[in-house]
Amino acid sequence: MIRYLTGGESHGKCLTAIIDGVPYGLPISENDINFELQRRRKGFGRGERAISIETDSAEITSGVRQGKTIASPITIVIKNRDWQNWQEVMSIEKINFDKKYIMSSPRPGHADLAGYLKYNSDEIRDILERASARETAARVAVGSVCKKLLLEFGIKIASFVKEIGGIKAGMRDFGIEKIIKTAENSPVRCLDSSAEKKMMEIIKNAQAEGDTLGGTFTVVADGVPAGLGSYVQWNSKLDGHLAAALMSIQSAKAVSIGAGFEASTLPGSKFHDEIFYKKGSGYYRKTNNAGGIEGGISNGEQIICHCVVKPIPSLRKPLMTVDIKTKKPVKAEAVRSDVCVVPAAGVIGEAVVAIELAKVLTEKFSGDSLSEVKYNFNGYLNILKSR
Ligand code: EPS
Repeated sequence: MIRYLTGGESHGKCLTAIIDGVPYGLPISENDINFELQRRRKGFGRGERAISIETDSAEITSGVRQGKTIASPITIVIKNRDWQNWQEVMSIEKINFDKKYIMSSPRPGHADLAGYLKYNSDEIRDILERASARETAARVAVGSVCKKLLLEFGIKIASFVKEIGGIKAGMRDFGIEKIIKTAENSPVRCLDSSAEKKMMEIIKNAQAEGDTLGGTFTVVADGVPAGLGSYVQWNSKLDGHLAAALMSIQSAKAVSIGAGFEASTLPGSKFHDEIFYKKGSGYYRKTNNAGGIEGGISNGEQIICHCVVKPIPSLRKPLMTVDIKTKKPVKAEAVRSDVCVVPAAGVIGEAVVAIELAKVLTEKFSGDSLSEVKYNFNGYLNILKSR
C-alpha cells in the first residue's frame, strides 16, 4: 500500500516527504523529482518567491540505491532557501525575534483566523506557515515518484488550464502528447492561444491593481485500464479518492469529473456515453462525459478531472478584517503574493492524481517488486483481452 506524509513550514528549514509502499526496483533519480518541481514553480502570475527565491532542488535521503527503489520508505528533502531570512522568526528554540513579524490581522480566505481559533494559538504565524501552499512542493515530489511508477504501466498524466478569472479556453479534443506539449509551451498552461493572451492580460491587470485571480485546471490520465477502484464500499470509489485529493490542494474550491456540473442540465440520453466494441481493442466510447469513471471504477477511457481554484487570499490591496488583539476593524496584512497560481495548481493536480492512481494500481496488482506488479498487471490485461 502506497502512503505518504509531508512535513515542513513555508519559511522553515525544509519540506520533507516520506513515501512508503513503492515497490522494489523502480528506477528513480533526483532529476526526475526536480523536473516536476521546476514545472510547479512556473506559470505567468507566480510571485517573486516561487520564481526567484525557491529554486527547489530535491535530495533523496532514503529508499533509493544505485538508481532504483529498494522498497524501504523513500525520504525526500527540499530546502527552503528563504529560511535563511527567517531563521530567528522560525527558530526551533525559543529566542527573541523582531516583533514586526507578529501578524495580528488575519487574511480573509486564508486559514489564518479559523486556525488561530482552532488551536487556541499564540500567533497567526503558527497557522499560516503550514497552511501555506508551499507544502505542495513536497506533494509534487511524491507525485513525481508515482508518475514514474505509472509510466511503467503506460499511464501518462497531463494538465491544462481551462479558465482564469472568467476567461474560458476553447476546448478541443487533444491527444495526451499534444496536451503535454501545448500546455508545457504556454505561459499559462492553456491549449487555446487566443484565450492564453487574454488570460495573461487579465493577470497583468490584476497584478497592477494588487488583486489576485482564480480559475479552473483540468487533469487528464491516459492509459488507465478498466477496473481500478470499486463500488463495494463508499471509500473505495476511485472518483471519491480523486475528488478528495484534488480538493485537498490549497485554494481548491470545487472538483468535478468528466462533464461534471453539466450533469444537472443534460438529459440521460445526452449525458451517458454509449458503449461500442471493436475486435482487437475491445470496448470503447465515442464520448466521455463520465470522465473515465463509472460506479467508482475506471472504465478504460481517459480519466478527466477539473478543479476550481480560488483567487489567492494574500492581497497587496488588502480586504478588511479584525485585529485579533484590539478587535478593531483593520486592513488585512498586505504581503508579497502570487497573483495567479492556476497553472501551477494544474501541476500539483497532476501529482495528487498520480498518487491516487498509483495507490489503486498497486492495490489491485499488489507485489513487492516492480516486476511482480508488472506480472500481475499483464495477467489482468490478458483477462481483459479475452472479455
Ligand atoms: C504562500 C505565500 C507565498 C508563496 C508561497 C505560498 O510565499 P511568501 O509569503 O513567502 O511570499 O510564494 O508559495 C511558494 C513559495 C511556493 O513555492 O509555492 C502562501 O501563503 O500560501
